[in-house]
Amino acid sequence: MPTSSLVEDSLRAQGYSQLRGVLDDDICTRLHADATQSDLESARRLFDTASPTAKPIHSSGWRHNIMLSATEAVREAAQCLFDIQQFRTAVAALLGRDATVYELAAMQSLPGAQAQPLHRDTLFSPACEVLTVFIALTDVPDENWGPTAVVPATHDKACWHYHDLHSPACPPGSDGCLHATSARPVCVARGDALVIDSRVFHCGGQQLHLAPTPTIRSLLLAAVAVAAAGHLLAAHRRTSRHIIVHGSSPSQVPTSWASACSSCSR
Ligand SMILES: O=C(O)CCC(=O)C(=O)O
Repeated sequence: MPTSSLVEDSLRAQGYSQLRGVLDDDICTRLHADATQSDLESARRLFDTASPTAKPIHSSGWRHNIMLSATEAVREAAQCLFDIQQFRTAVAALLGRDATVYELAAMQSLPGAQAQPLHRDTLFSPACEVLTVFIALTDVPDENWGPTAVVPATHDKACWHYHDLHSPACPPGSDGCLHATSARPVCVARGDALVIDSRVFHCGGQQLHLAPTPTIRSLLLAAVAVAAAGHLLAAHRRTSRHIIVHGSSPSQVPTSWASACSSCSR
C-alpha cells in the first residue's frame, strides 16, 4: 500500500493513484451479487417505467451504471475506503476537510462492451474538486477484461481534449488533442481501487473476454467532492453525454461517512 504522500503526490502529478486491497473477497462477492441483482431488476423495470435505476453509459447496452441501495455491504465498503488513512489524507489535502460523498453506485460491463470515448468525469476546473474512486469487485487481470484506462497528467490543463463522433476536429496544429492510444490500462485485482482526479482523461476499456465463460466486470463507484462542488457535478450531468446515474443522493448517504472528511483528522 503506498504511503499517503505517494497517493497524494501521484494524484497531483499524474491525476490518478491506486490503492491495493481496499475490500476483501467476501464483500466484493456480496457487492457484485447486489449489483448484478439490481441490474437484472432494473432491466425488467425498463419495460414498465420511465425512470429505470440503471442506464447505459455512452449509449452502449453493455455498460451500465447501477443504483445500489444503502445496504450493509455498501456501507461497509464505503467505511473500508475511508478507513484507509492514505486515502483520507489525500482527500483532506486535495478537497479539504469538509469534502462529501456525492455519488455511490455500481458499474458493470459485459463481454462485448466497446471502449468508451476518452472523457473527464467533470468539466475542467483550475483545481481538483472531485475524486472518482473505482473499486474493482471482480478481477481485471488483463486488457481483454476492459480495464479502466487513464491518460496520465491530463488533469491540470484545460487544453487537453478528445474528438469523438460528436465533437469536431481542431484545425491542424492545435494543442492538446488526445488519441485513444494515449490511454494506459490499469489492471487490478478485485478489492483494489483506482482513484482519479475527475479531470483526468480516462475511459472504460473494450471488453473482449469470453472464455471459459463470459464474465461481468463490476466496479463500485464513489465520487468525493469539495463541499461546494454540487454545481460542478450538476453542470456536468446536464452538459455531458456521459450519463451518470446516482447510486445514492447525499441525503441517502449514511452519516458515518456522509462527510467524507469528518474522519480525515483522525
Ligand atoms: O468502465 C470503466 O472502467 C470506467 C467507467 C467510466 O469511466 C465512467 O463511466 O465514467
